[in-house]
Amino acid sequence: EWPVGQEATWKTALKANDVDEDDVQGVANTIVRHVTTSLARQAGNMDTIAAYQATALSVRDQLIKRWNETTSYHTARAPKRIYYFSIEWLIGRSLDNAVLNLGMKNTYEDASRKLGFNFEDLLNEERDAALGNGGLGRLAACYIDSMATLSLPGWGYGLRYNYGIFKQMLSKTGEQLEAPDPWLDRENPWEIARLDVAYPIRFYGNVEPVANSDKAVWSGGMECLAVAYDTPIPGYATKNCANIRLWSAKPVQGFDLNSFNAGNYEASVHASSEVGNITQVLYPNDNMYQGKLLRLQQQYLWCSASLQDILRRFTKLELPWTQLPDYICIQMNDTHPTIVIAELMRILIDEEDISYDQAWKITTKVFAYTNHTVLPEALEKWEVSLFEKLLPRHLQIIYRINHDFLQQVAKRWPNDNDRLARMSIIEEGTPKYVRMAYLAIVGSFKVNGVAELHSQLLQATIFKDFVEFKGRDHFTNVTNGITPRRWLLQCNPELSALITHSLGSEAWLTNAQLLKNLIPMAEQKEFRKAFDIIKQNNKRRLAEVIEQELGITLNPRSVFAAQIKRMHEYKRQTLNIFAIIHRYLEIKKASPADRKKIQPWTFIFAGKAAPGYYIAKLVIRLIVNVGKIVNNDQDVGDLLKVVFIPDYSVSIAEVLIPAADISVQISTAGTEASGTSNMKLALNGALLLGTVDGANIEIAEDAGEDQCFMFGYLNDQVQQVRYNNSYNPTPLEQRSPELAAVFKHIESGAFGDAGIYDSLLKTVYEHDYYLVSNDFGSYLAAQKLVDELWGGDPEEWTRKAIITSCSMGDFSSDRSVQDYADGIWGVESERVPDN
Ligand code: NTF
Repeated sequence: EWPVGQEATWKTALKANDVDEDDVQGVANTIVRHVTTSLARQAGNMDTIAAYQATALSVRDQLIKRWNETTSYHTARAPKRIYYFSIEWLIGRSLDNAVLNLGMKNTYEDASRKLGFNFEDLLNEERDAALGNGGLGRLAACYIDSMATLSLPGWGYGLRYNYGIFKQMLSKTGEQLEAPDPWLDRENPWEIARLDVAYPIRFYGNVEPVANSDKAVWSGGMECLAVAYDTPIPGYATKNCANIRLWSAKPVQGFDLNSFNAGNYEASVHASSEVGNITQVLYPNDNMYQGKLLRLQQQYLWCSASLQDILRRFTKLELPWTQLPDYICIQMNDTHPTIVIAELMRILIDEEDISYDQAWKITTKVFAYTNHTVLPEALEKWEVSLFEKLLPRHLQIIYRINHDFLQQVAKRWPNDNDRLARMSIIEEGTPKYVRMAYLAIVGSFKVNGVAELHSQLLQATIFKDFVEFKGRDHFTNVTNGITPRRWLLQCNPELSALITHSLGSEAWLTNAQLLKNLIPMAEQKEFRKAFDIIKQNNKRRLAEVIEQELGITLNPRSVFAAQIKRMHEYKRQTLNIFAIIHRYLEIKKASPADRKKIQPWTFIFAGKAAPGYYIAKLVIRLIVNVGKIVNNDQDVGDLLKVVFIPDYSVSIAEVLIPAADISVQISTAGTEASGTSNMKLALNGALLLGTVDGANIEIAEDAGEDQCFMFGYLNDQVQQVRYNNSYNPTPLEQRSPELAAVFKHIESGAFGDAGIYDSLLKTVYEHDYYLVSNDFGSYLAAQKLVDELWGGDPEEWTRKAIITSCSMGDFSSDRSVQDYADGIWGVESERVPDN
């Protein structure tokens, strides 16, 4: 056991570092030790930043201990492991979450108070780890939290971008400006650099076939290293600690001095800085594909390094390769990691001497693929020429995969050339493309969508041919979920305390289904009162932040309606802002007596637009400028406020979500795969104002339709309406006179120079692909129902809010991850024993 030295000395030393969970002085000791040693400061010279850093390092010590125990335990037991590959990890802050999951929040609060600091202030010193765009990246973060909490043997793999999602600022005229997010400028206390864990990665180069075999030799080109950085992720109420391993690109030692730039020192230094580029920055697109070479380099570096790491762990077991699928499963979060399929084939064939057919048998039992969108502009397809240049061997393998696959298709459907063309992994034409989703389906044993409607749509539309070929069982649904630790316990401590008190235990935090036992409490006046006071407190807390940061005074008695998500035409922030302008015009028209009958609303927007997405940026500009007019109009007063909160982030969401009364989820039916802010808002007691789309449908089913305000055209009507909009257009005036009036007002220059919004309005005047004009009337009608309930029966409102919140048990990411574990991964809980 003890490799060197004396066992007794080791044991005493290990014990000396232990801190009991409720040992306030012990925790204070570790904080001060980090100030004076790790941070090299004098004890007296400790500002809030230093206090945060030292506290974070002290928490990190706890995490690392658990991480080590988990790793040893899993190494000894050698269970099947799950690896979650995601190109985005939208973690946000870690300190509060970590102390809560460790069950040490009180201890840390007490220790920091005794050292002269307010723990809340320390929390606010932390920068968000924002290595993601939106739902997809935050989903990965929720899933790793659940994997740890369920004690599953699993790791996440991703990229350590030096720059996360850009910082959003607004110009004086309301335009989005983007600034870099150099989040690593300050030391990141949550990561552990593993400079010894590094793998070589090749790009470009040449391929030489090996005679009489499936093998080839890939050599030359550019080599670099992927270096590992680990972020431990503690589970809740378990010792288990998961890991996110992120890769950073580094030049390989002695880079190119011999081959490529012999005698040219400056050029070789330049080349090494090119390598560093690979993991510089996260691509800022959400639901939008952009075929950049650097992005493919990111994908390959990440996938190759992760796979080498996984295979190294497997080889230590000294088992035959045929048993690989019994020990590992790789879940691909969208198509971004699909190249890993070809990479496993390459390693097995070229480096491990396995035949092509045998390698394919193994490979297709390892991978599962989650699709996150049906939007055509988001589907990845790489130009063959670019692919061939960067990854020549992988292209050969993909051609072989496609060849074998199409032969099987041709055998089943002889002389069906249309089908072959439709299903080919290679899209023929000029230029040719590699269709990554098709490769992902062919190389996986399971494919899933992220909500019921979405999974049905996949099978009925974009993957229809593949359902016919692979069979229904190849496809399934796993509805998304969110972690109740961050999205209730952490962000809404008062509601959490009420729930724990009323249920008499904290068990709901690991079994969210228990929440439904509180539904009967909705009938009790006392409980409603307690629930309502908490909502009021959260609204006041948000109002204070908005007053401070934006100088806008909110009316906490108004309906707080939140639409907080990426800016995108399909999500229809347009529908919302046009309805706001309509409401504004109604208020202006009303007599002072009639105004008294109008219900007060506060519309809150937050979200980033991709830097190259002109229309989405124009919507931001319109929202900001409507806010400037409406918020300062004496006639309007308290009846209407419009707030655009800049630089939306996980930590801003944590303040916004508990304060919302209404959750605005109004995507065109059939476009939002799932949505996850709909779940977070409902869990915190916001009523759903939404279309029949994505997970809204399941939320409304579980909460009960009586609790929700649903409206708009249904998915199966959308095609027809869209067709009519394009081919049998009627004037906007006829489709929606109310919207026509709104457009007239915008065009009059009410919100900035006439003309600036023309290209935005044109998308609705012509084609109206997203059915904004068609759904406008029913959206106004749904808002009217909200008005009636808010003004007419506040008790009933709170009742519905309680029922909604307590019906969200199914949307815990613990349920989602357990579904994946049972239905796809075939992995089981491996809980580190308590002692
Ligand atoms: C997003 N997809 C979807 O647009 C959301 O509806 C969904 O909730 C999240 O994924 C998580 O599943 C993407 O970001 C992508 F990349 F697929 F476009």
